[in-house]
Amino acid sequence: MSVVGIDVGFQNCYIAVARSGGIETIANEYSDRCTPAWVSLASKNRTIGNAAKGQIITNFKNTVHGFKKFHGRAFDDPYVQGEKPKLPYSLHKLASGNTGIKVRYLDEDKVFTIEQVTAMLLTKLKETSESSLKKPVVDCVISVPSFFTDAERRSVMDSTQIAGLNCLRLINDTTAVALAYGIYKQDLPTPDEKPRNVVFVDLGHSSFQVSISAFNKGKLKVLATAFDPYLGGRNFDEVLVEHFCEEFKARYKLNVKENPRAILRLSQECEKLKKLMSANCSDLPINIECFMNDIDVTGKMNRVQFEELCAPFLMRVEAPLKAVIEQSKLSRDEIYAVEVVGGATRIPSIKERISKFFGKDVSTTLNADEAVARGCALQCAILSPAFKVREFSITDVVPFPITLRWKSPTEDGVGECEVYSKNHAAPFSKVITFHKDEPFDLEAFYSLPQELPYPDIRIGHFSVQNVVPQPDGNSSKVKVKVLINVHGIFSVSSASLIEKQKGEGEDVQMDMEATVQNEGRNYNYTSTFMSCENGVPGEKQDPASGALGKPKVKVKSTDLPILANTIRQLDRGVLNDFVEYEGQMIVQDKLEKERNDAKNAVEEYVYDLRDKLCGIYEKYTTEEDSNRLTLMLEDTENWLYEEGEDQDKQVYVDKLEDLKPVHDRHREQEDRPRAFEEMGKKIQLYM
Ligand code: ATP
Ligand code: K
Ligand code: MG
Repeated sequence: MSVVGIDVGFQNCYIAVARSGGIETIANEYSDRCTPAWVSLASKNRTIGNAAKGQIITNFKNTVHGFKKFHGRAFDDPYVQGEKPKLPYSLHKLASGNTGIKVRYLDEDKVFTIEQVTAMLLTKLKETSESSLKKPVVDCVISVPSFFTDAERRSVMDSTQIAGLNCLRLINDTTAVALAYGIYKQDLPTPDEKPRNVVFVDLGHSSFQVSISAFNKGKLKVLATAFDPYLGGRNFDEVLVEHFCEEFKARYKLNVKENPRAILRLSQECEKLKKLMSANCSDLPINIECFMNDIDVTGKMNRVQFEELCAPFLMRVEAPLKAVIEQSKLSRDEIYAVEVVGGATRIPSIKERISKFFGKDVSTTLNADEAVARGCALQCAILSPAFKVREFSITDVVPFPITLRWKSPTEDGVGECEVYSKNHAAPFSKVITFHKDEPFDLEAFYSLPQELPYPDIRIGHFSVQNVVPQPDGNSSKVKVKVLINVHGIFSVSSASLIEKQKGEGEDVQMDMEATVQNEGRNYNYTSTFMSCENGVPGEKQDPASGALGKPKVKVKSTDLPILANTIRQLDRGVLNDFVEYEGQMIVQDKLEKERNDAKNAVEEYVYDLRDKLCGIYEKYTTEEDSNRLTLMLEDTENWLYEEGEDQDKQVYVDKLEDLKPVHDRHREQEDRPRAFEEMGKKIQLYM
């Protein structure tokens, strides 16, 4: 069983695995521990990661990146619409209203859902893990931004399924970092001591996340999270791009914005410049050769200028810091440390602002790029029965309050109840009691639209079915369980009809099963009870005291089916088709790779033999043979560039077979050079 943690970043993905020696971040086939979140589609195959990024200039219309935040988003979502003009590839409105991506693949116009595109990336990351661990990888833990809503999380979960992964937990980025920080700390306060409060800051390419966690020995409790979902390193790149577009327009009369390739190249150079400025205050150059219309362009920038240009974005750093500390109800001197991760926290001005706000130096004890993936792998190891890890419990929070609404016989016709308040502990299940005599619907939604980085407050619609009155005609007690699961996803997970047995007492109290089966694994959930009798939310009860205090009354409990209809959910049938299609694309990529390998083998053979003809074989080959072979190699090489350019694998295999005898005979000679030397004569080749 595999223990793998994956940080799927907007720009950069990292994988960490558990081995007997501990947690280790692994490198891909380019010896790079970072795999770019890029997918490139072409007429014969897909390339994913580093190789895809290499396609950006030549195949920009079909090279997809920056798609992470299209998960769970409607095409009409303002964020999606805002991104559209900036992307070199096309977005497409799906029949469901969701965001799709339109590309040429296998010489056809294809629309992929965002779940499919992320699945392609996950397939690559899965393969990288498999070749490192040398065994199949299925179980994993994947990180998501703490501000991801249900629709976004469900969408990511669908991607994992398409890629054939079993995601044991979607963990929030900053929670993964907190775990990576806490689990090795030997000096955490004991459970009865005051906890150690640590702030975690993650500024990535697309978003800014902050959280405060309270640590005691063996556990961490997230107290609060805050974020600016639209602030990240990319904003600083965009400022630079904008600046140089104007400068190049004035100086070189170039209309850069009309040329997508030029914009892409400029973005890459601006990002490099931005990174250099983190280490350097002085003027730094930007040079791009043959930028547009064969013109070479140059420019320069220094850190002071950069900070001036970026001031509007730099100013946005403070608000989430303020929000998180306010919500935690801690004072700044109760903060033990401020740990920063994420590539963009390397910008000096960002660090300064964070440090100024908290009145202490920021700590960079964690690996800024790999901490999230490491935390994911640690969580995976904790959940894996195959691995022994120090016990460490994690309590996360609900980022946005959630309300349930239903039809009710009260005056205004609706009943409402906030089932999860902001920063409520998660995962968590609750049991709510209703009095009903017929099936009823529950509408779940986010109660504070202004807090949501997202225009759609709906979560889903849950119909509790088969509700009937009691035999005496009175309404029945219906216990409904709501749940925020380990992935941070809300659901109405079960319902039961409670029938009092004849002659029993009035009061009903159930023992709650606080353990929920989730994909065959047990997770412990804390549970509470609340009652919403006749649509009026009642007091929350402590389940333990309730269950213990009174003698148990015999009741009959019947499970009720629930029909769930969640927002932007992929149809399950469609999802299965995607699973199958991903499998076909994997096969296609494999075949294409084999075909290319076969072609390369012919090419290599040509170069190899040519080298040897003027080297090691020279003295064993007659001039006549040598000429004939040279001609044959030339023919083969020409063939490779012409009709042999694009052939089936078998054609290359056959070609190589045709050539091979020559090589083999020479190889024999290579093995017996001394014998030949003794014979003192050149070997005749008969072909
Ligand atoms: P997200 O967390 O938003 O999904 P991500 O995880 O892909 O994105 P990171 O890998 O944490 O993002 O950070 C990438 C960002 O950090 C990019 O904008 C990159 O340019 C920036 N960055 C990396 N190194 C430096 C540096 N030395 N100075 C400034 N910025 C840097
Ligand atoms: K990352
Ligand atoms: Mg990140």
